[in-house]
Amino acid sequence: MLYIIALFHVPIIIVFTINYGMPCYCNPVFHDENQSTYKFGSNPIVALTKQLLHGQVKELFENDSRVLLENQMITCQENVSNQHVPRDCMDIQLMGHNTTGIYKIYPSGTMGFSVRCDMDTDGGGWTVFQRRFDGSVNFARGWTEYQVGFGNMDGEFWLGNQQIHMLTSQGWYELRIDMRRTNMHRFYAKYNVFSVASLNDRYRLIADGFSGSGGDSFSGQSGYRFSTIHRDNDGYSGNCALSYQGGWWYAACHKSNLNGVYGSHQYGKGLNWHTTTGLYESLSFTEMKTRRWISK
Ligand SMILES: [Ca+2]
Repeated sequence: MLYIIALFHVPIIIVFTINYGMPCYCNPVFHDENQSTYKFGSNPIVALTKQLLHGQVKELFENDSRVLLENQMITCQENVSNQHVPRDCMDIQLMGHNTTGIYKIYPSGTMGFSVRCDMDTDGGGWTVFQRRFDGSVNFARGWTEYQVGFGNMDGEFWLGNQQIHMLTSQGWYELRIDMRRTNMHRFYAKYNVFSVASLNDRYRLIADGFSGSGGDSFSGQSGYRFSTIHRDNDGYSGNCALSYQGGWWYAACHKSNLNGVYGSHQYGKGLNWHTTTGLYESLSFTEMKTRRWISK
């Protein structure tokens, strides 16, 4: 491909070839505030001023971003639009970090916050927002705690409704829920559309496009607002969150209750996933995570 770019009235000619069969990436290396070097493979192609970077180069790479993403490499578009900070765990992975753990991300409109990134499951790049495995953290909490999050990212936690909202407002996000009845019986549910609305809409859920191994017990909660034990936004005359002791997108009331009471065998109170556990069994492990959607 041949591109001719006029900069400060001096034409610069950039010539490079994208071979779709080979690993292909652009690697921004910042030498100073005003200049970057982009590379294709190991060959620097041109030194670019920031003015150029924010203009033409973004356009140049826009059409190729999907190909580059599939090679799990940093794209110029990602960096330009992102001002060189990761907006989620997908960006962390694209920056070359492949270890599951805690990282800081900077979703648009935030000053940044720490998250747990799952880099092992289903290609990695997942931002984890809920995790339960030993019952050490109480999930029967009030509205404000669910809003800002609680627990410990090395242990059990809820990231926070506001954080999940800020994350999923940045683009098209998918949801994955990994669950275990026992270590031997593991299953998952995946939804290729996932978002959580703003506070004004009381963190309303959208979840659609199910695939997975344990049945769909979540899309029925889609369209409902978030409720907590003292904040009834559900679709029932009574208070579902109080009855089932969780913060959740209750309808009237639920087919899943992953923020319920760990280990409870009382009707509807445990960590139920109706299509697999029914409403009297509580899962031993749950992990909810979201990832910016990539076309397959
Ligand atoms: Ca109600």
